[in-house]
Amino acid sequence: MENGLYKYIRDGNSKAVRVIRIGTRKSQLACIQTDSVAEKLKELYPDIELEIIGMTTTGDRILDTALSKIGEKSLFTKELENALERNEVDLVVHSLKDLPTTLPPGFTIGAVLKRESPVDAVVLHPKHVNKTLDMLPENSVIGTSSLRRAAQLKRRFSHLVFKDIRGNLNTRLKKLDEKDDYAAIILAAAGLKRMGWESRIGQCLTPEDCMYAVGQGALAVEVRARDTDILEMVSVLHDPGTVLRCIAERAFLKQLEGGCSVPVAVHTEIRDSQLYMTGAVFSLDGSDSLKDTMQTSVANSEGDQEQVDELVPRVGITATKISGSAQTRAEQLGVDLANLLLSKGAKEILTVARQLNDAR
Ligand code: DPM
Repeated sequence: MENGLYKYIRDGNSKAVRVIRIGTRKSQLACIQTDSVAEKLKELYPDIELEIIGMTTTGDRILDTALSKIGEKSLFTKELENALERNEVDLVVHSLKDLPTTLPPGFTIGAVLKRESPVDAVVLHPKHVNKTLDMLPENSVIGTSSLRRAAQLKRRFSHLVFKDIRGNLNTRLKKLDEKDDYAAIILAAAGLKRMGWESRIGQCLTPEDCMYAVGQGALAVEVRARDTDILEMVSVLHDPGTVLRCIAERAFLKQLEGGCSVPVAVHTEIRDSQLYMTGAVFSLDGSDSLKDTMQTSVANSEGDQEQVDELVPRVGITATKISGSAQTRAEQLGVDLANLLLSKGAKEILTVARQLNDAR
C-alpha cells in the first residue's frame, strides 16, 4: 500500500509498518533534540517505525565567519528543507529560534514542544569558577557571536569586552577551557541542559541582564504543509502555552522585520490566562534601546468552540488543536508591541545596527 508519501516496510509477521523518516543536523545537540522528539513519537505511536537521517548544513560547514555576517538566511535549515521537499524525510526537528518567521512556501511548523528554560547562561573559564559577570576583572573577554547578547551585556557590564566565538557547543566549550582567550562564554541554558552540561552554568541571566531570543528553548517540528497525515500525527506534540508565547514572539520579530541576527530580545509569561510580553531592540553597543511591555488575554473565550480545523499557519506555526482566537490574540500582541516600538524609532535603531554589523 504505497501512497507515495510514506515508505512501508514489513516486519517479521509480515504486517505493514509505516516508516517515518526524520531529518537532522549531525551536531550532537541536534541529534539529542531529534532523539527526544523521536522518543515521544514512539511512545504515542508504538506502531510506527522511525528512521533518523543525519545531514550536514551550510551553517555547519562555515565555521570561520560570525553567523550574523553570513548573508544567507536559513543557514541551518535549507538543506533539511530540501530533503523534506524531495520527500527524502517526513519531518525535521529544529530549535525554534533558528527558524525564520516566514518559512519558505510549502513548509510549516507542525509542532512546538514544551519550552525548556529560555534564559541565557554564563559558562566560566575554570579559573573563574564561582564568579559572576560583575566579579570578572576589567577587560575580561566574553565569547558570544550573538548581537543580541553582546548589546545587552555591554550595556550592563561595561568593564567587559565581547568577542565572536563560533562552532557548535562542544567546540565552544573546548575553546573556553583549553585556551586562555575567553574568561567566559554565553550560551542558551536549554542547549547546555540538553547536552548534560547543566553543571557548567555559572550564572543564569535575569531579564534585567539579558532578555532571550525569540523562540529560544523551544523545539519545533517542521513538515510539508500539504502533508496532512504527518501534520495530524505531530500536532499532539504541541504545548499550548509554548505555542501562544512563541506565536507572540515570532509575530513581534516579523513585524520588526528582524532576522535571526538582529539585536532583538523578548520575555513572555502566561499568568492567569494573560499573556505578558516584553520586547526590546538595541543598538550594537547597547547604548540605545527601546523596551516595552504589553499583555492580552489568551483565555478560551466563552463558547470558543472553534478549535480551528482549517489549516491556518500563524508565523509559520500550524496548531489546529489550540484555540484559534487565542492564537490570533497572541499574534496581535506581538504585532502591537512591535508597532509601539516602531512608533518610538525601533526601525532606525535596527537599520543602524544592521549597517554597522555589515561593515564590521
Ligand atoms: C540564533 C542565535 C544563536 C543561535 C542568535 C541569538 C546564538 C549564536 C551565538 C538565532 N541561533 O540567540 O541571539 O551564540 O553565536 C542556537 C543555540 C540553540 C539554538 C545555541 C545558543 C540552543 C538553544 C535553543 C544558535 N540555536 O543559543 O547558545 O534550542 O533555543
